Amino acid sequence: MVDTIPSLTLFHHRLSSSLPALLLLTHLNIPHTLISVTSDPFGHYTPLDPTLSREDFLALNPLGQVPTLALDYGLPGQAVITQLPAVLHYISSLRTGHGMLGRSPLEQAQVQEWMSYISATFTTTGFTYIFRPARIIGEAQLERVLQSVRDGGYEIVIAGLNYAESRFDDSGFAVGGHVTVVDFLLWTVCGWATKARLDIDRFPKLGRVLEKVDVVESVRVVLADERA
Ligand SMILES: N[C@@H](CCC(=O)N[C@@H](CS)C(=O)NCC(=O)O)C(=O)O
Repeated sequence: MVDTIPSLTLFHHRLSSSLPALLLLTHLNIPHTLISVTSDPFGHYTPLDPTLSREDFLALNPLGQVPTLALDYGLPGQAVITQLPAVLHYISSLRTGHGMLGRSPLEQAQVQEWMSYISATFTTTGFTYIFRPARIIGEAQLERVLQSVRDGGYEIVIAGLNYAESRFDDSGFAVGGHVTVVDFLLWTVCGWATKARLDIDRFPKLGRVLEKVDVVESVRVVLADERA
């Protein structure tokens, strides 16, 4: 645990990759400021805060992606963390005794294993192909190959969901029989799957993640807001 927690500012887009970070901040009761971003038709994010421009956001994170977590935003010594696994790791490290990164060396390795798999499969490729195909092939080519790219995304996602389903035991949790960051990640993934019109009932064990995360009291407010 760090001695003093810096002020944390999370740039967030609803139901996006920043959602697990918001869930974790809420779950661990870590004070933070939320800056929501809005998307243009090309998927470029701009902060909703009228005092901030897209250029301000790009100055923090030249990739223009969420999650973007600023530490001591606007203060001397400001730092920025990007990439979901790094953001989750940092937030988890701010509090001790919760086991969110795993309780044993094996669990910690399993959490890292899940984070790498989810990042490579769902975030960087599968759902990007489905929701933001222009990021992959450019506007000019988009119409011609749109459906085939989406089909490829669905293939990756369905194979990934089948794999995740096969890794679950009956506890309803991904690692160690208790809630870890992996459950927050998979809750978010299930939300994306539903948005992509995939029937989550086809993955009954994975579907239990939804129930398990829903009953974590501290995340109820966040979930109610995301669903509104
Ligand atoms: N590798 C990044 C991927 C994050 C990502 O793809 N975020 C999406 C939202 S789900 C995004 O910011 N898209 C906007 C863009 O790529 O311009 C991570 O792990 O944080």
